[in-house]
Order: sequence, then C-alpha cells, then structure tokens
Amino acid sequence: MITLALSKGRIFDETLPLLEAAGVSVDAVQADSRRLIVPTADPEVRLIIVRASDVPTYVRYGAADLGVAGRDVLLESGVEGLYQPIDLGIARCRLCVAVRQDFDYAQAIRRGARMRVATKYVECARQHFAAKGMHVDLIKLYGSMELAPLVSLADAIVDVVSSGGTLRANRLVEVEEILSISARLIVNQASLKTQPRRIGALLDAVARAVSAQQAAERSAHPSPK
Ligand code: PRT
Ligand code: MG
Repeated sequence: MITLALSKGRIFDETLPLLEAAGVSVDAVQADSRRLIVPTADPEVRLIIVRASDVPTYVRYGAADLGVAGRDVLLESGVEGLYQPIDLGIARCRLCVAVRQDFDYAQAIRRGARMRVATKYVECARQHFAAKGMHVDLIKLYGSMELAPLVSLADAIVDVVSSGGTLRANRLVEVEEILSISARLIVNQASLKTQPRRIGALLDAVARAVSAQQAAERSAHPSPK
C-alpha cells in the first residue's frame, strides 16, 4: 500500500486532477466526505488528509510514503529525510513582505528603524531580513497575518499572496517579493528504497501528468514573444 498525504483546500483540489491523469482517481463522494483516510481507484494507493504544515511530518516519519506540500511549508519545516522529485507547479503563490498603504517601508529601512514583522514564516523571514542586514523583531502568528499592521501589532507582515485580493481589501501593499512558491511532491527516502518499483511507477505517471498539464496551459496562454 502507498499512502499519500494531502491537505484539504487548494492542494487537494489541484492535486486530484494530476492523480486522476496518473491513473489514481478519487471518487467525488469520498473526496467530499469527512473521512481522513480516502481510498482511490487504485487499491494499492490511499490518501490521508492532514493539515498543510503537518504534511512533511507524516512523510518524514514514514506514516505517509508521499505527500504534497508548498515550498513555503518545506522551507519552514526543513527537508531532512525527504526527496523532492517533482515540482507539481500547482498552488502557485509568492512569499512577500507587505505593509499598510500609508507606511513608508523604504524610508523606515533608510532610517534603520527596528521593524516589527508578524508572520507564520519565521524561518524564511529571519533569513530574508538577515540577508538584507536588517534588524527586525519577528512576531509569530498562526493565521490572518493581514490584520497585524491594521491594529499596530506589527509594521510589516511576511505572508503568501496569490491574487493580491486580501492585501487590497485590507489596504496593504506588497513591498518585496521573497520567493516564488509552488507545491512539491515529497517522498520518504526509506519508502523509495523499500518499494522502488511501485513508487517509481507512480512518480513517473505523476511527472507525465504535470508535463501534460503544463503543455496544455502553455498552449491556452502562449507567452508573448
Ligand atoms: O489554512 P490552514 O491554516 O489549514 O493551512 P494553510 O494556510 O497552510 O493551508 P492552505 O490550504 O491555505 O495552503 C496550502 C498551500 O497553498 C500553502 O502552503 C501555499 O504553498 C499555497 N498557497 C497558494 C496559498 C495561497 N496560494 C494563498 N493565497 N496559501 C495561502 N494563501 C492565503 C494567503 O496567505 C492569503 O491570506 O490566501 C489568502 C488570500 O490570498 P490572495 O492573495 O489570493 O487574496
Ligand atoms: Mg490557509
């Protein structure tokens, strides 16, 4: 049996079509249920539903052989014991620094002001500001980072942004991009050694599904020459 860890929401929704194309389809009723262990059309593959930030943990300990996790989550959690063979190109977003529209970030940097930065991504934020030689006080939050500058908890936030709609709705602006992010397939290294044929075949099928999806996207939205 191969166990694949996924989080509900965009990762689940965007991974299912790739799995389906790889021959591992999930019944719609099962997908919508509250079950935490979801069977697939392949009796040798099952899904487990976990919190996005818990995916690397399940895979690292071998409770799942494979998982799908955002690059943001992987950078925060570390990747020891994990292979990252495939960039799935889904759940795309970017990790950014954002501030209130009326906050002069460039001037605060010039003055050498010690900023307070609220974020769930403490490791990524620490590295980013250290590389810029900026001293910041990091405040760890677990969600709704966008609120922090509005109630003076922080001067800036580090958060992932996709459409930018949430920032705009809260009168925040993006001032720096730190990383571009997409979701990766991760694999437990020991699982790959003990089930090389089965897992290898699944990885090949998923890689083909990703290439086909990206080719279809390119032909639907050709990039300007
Ligand atoms: O929600 P929960 O606390 O359970 O966990 P999570 O937020 O880690 O999970 P989930 O499912 O929201 O995100 C899983 C992964 O999707 C993340 O690790 C990212 O790699 C990726 N991803 C892609 C995003 C977004 N796009 C995104 N927009 N993750 C979060 N967001 C948030 C963003 O923080 C903002 O608050 O969505 C909000 C709206 O974004 P806009 O810019 O489209 O308005
Ligand atoms: Mg979320």
